[in-house]
Amino acid sequence: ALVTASTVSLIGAPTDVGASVRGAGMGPDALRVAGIVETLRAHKLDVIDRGNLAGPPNPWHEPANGVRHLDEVVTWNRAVFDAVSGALGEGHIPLLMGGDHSLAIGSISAIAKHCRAMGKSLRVLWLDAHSDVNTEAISPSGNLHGMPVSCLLGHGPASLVGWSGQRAALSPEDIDFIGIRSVDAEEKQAIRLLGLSVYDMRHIDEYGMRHTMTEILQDLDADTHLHVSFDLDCLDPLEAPGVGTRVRGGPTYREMQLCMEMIADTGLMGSLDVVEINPALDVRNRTAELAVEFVQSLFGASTLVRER
Ligand code: HAR
Ligand code: MN
Ligand code: MN
Ligand code: MN
Repeated sequence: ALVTASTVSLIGAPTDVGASVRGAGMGPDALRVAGIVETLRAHKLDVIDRGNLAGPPNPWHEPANGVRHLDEVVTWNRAVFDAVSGALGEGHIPLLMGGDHSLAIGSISAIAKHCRAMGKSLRVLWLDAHSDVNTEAISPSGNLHGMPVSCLLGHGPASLVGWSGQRAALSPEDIDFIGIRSVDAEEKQAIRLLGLSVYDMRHIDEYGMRHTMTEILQDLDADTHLHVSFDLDCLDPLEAPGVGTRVRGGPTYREMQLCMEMIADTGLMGSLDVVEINPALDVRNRTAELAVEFVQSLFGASTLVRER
């Protein structure tokens, strides 16, 4: 593996407050049951499982002012921000085990703050069926797991914006989306207005995963901190049924493996979110097991047999 730091800090955030389908709160333990700790250790990484963060239960309310459970999402993200900051401060690679994707607000805000302090540039790869660029003004659902990218770009509920020390943790050119195939009507306009780089399924169909990833990864340099935000619903639901918002027509197992292996080849991944696994909807923990396989590949456990 080319990964520079070799200690991975696992941080569990067992909540589904940002979603409207229950069950993603069981994600961290599903990953542990699938052997995430042992698997990473087998690849010569030091692994510290920091256990699960604590936070409020899901109150199961309707949205208010365009958002559901804003206070609870803020509280959970504060815990995530602090834990991810702590891991980065120790020189570790934080691996956030969600939980729903709203938790990326806390993790990526902490990472952006750290990168600025270290003089590094940050690139985020957003692997997802959804673009998560809604705001409280345009979201059809009010679910905050559909809004984390907007919050990180400086648009969203005031209590979720500005955590990195600047209004925007990310600029539009800092993030690339991979595998997208479900975007709401007004979300599409937001993507165009912001000029976001969306490598949607149509792009992957036409150019293939190899060309797509080559294009995305070409302008990275040694001072780049690469963050991967991996929403398991990115995968085709035939592979990964255990997610709350399934969208058919996603990358296959092999396409996703190639994506992960090409990311590993850069040697630049410094942090990772693994989110939206929903064990309540899964089949014998298949989706968590799949996630563990892809995490291995991200850390350089290539399956290739011959030297290239
Ligand atoms: N776009 C939809 C909404 O805002 C669904 C997006 C959230 N689903 C996720 N996140 N799993 O990627 O409600
Ligand atoms: Mn998502
Ligand atoms: Mn998604
Ligand atoms: Mn770009």
